[in-house]
Amino acid sequence: KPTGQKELRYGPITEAHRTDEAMERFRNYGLGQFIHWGLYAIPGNEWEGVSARGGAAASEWIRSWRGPTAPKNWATTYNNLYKQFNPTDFDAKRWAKQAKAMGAKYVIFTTKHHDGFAMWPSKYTDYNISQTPYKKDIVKEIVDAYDAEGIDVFLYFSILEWNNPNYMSAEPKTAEEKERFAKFLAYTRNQLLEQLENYPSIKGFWFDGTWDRSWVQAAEFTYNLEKELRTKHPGLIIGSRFRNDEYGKRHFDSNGRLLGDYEQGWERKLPADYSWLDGNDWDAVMTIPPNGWGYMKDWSGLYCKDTDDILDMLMQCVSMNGNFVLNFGPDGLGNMHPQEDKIAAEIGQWLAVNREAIYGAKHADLPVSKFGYYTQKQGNLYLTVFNRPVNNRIRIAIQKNAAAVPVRAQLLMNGSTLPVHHADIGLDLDKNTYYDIQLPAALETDRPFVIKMIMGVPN
Ligand code: JFZ
Repeated sequence: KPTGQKELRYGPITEAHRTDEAMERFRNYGLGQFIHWGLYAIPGNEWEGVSARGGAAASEWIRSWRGPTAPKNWATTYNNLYKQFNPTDFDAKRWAKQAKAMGAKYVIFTTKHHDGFAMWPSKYTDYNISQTPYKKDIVKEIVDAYDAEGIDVFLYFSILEWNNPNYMSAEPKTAEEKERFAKFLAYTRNQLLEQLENYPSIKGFWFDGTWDRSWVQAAEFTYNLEKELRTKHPGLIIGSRFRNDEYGKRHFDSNGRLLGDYEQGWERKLPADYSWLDGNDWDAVMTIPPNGWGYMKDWSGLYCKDTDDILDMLMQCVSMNGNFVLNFGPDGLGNMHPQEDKIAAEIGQWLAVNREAIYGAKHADLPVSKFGYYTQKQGNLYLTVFNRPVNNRIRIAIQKNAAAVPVRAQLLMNGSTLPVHHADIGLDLDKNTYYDIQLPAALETDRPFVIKMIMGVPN
């Protein structure tokens, strides 16, 4: 124990940089799909045609919206939505094919959000999919369909439940509260073991709703549960949102060590600088509308990200060794929002051409470029250009003592070769030297594009 470090009983269980096959796969995903689907898809962020925008934190939180058209008996009304849940257009295979065509390598699916409704026929609660007119196991349909497309499945699981009498957010104090919360913990364990039993092909859990004091004080239980899940399911990947140490430190323990296999705090925000990540694995999850994970009927009047915005974020993440996960919020019938369909198709078209700069590509240790994002793989350096200079000259700064420099360049969009010139312009002479790549003035594209540089010894 280094000096100044606390002795911890409930610190990390896995090593900081797992090198097993499952974790190596995770590291190379690049792009993922998030799906928020549950009862909240039915109201679609509105009651009686009035949007909850600005009221509820997000569409999947509409149960807690108290706006003018919200039902008086809001909890009962919301809870009873399950009686109407009948997504007759749902076809898991269609979603999985769409995700595949988009280029997603993993999917995170909401098996149970904060409302506590289980999208699988859980033995441990009646509040589950088998009680709906739809009846069938949606989690199984998702797992099977995505497995068939070779897309790894992660299950989103909210610990906190709004609709469970045994759940409480405060620390259980009285004997009665302690007994109830112990039941809740046992129930949580049962559901998670049930999921591992039912869906043995899953690669990991994406936990949420773990911030309440009741869960935070249960550090011994959560530590043992994480161990048990990992023992039952070797290779299982769990992010840093699951549990905390005995001092209540979440994501990172009291000694600053990551709790879990990857940093899971990048939610609708991205790290500005690679150094912030401290070499940890991570993913970033992102909505297309400003803040709405579940279905929102009405996107008007909101800035919704377009394909260029998404590609920019994707490349920012991959250039810093992170996965980018784009959220979809299907409607109550099982259809994606038309804008989601459009963006998925456009991302797919772009990735079909530029894939080698993304999958398996890593951070390149070069000065940040004002033209776009660097990635590197197998001796090649890639620059995804978002900002094209007026003189069409892409200047690459390379450390002065670098063993490899750009010797040839090519455009992934059409395979054409680009001239490379050494330009020792004399700036930061001690640190960097420069290589210029000249773009054809006639290059026509309305998307970012990738320059692939073959690296070799400087001549
Ligand atoms: C949570 C949920 O409440 C939300 O509905 C959605 O499922 C999202 C993916 O996760 O929201 C969070 C959780 C954590 C942070 C912010 C929003 N955070 O750490 O900043």
